[in-house]
Amino acid sequence: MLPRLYAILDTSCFQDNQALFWTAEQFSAAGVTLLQCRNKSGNAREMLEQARELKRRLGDSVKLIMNDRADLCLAAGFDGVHVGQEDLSPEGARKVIGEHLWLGVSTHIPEQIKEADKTSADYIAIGPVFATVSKANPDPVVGLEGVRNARTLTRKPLVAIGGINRANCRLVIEAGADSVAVISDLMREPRKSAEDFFRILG
Ligand code: 3NM
Repeated sequence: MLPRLYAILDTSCFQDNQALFWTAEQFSAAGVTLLQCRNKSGNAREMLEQARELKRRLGDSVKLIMNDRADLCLAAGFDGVHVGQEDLSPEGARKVIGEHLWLGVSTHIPEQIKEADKTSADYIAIGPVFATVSKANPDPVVGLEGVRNARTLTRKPLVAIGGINRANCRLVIEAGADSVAVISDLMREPRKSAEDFFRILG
């Protein structure tokens, strides 16, 4: 079962690692139990150091998911990896991480959802639900209708992502998502915002 809130720490939102670690700890204090580390700019060595430190600080209370990189997921002792349409295929990533770790797959159109549904992915992400400023070259928005449709195409746990905030998150869950993945709306006052999400999503 996925928690209602899937927090994403995007390195580009932080001035330095200390700010990123502080935010991760604020999430944890708010009750976040699923956290993705998204680093689109660092080199592999920096990414691994950052990931290991996150793991050291958060311990086992938070499931840690590495974006894109199955190799770094293993090296950092993370709990899973999340792959996009241009990363390792789900089965390729599965080969690297083994049977037990979590595997998430990003999808943007019905065809991709159907494909991902046939894989060993543990959850499927659909997005962007709304316009987002956090992703370079985002796919076209799918709206709440896209979430409703995704729900009909898979029985796997469904994560909605893209432009989700405290004002619209309930609608996203009501449209059939099990969980909302969020970057921007958690950045200011991370502990309070995460607590707000939990309150709103019950
Ligand atoms: N993936 P925010 S949208 C990382 O559509 C990411 O797959 C997306 O950030 C997808 O909560 C997105 O700030 C950005 O909109 C999510």
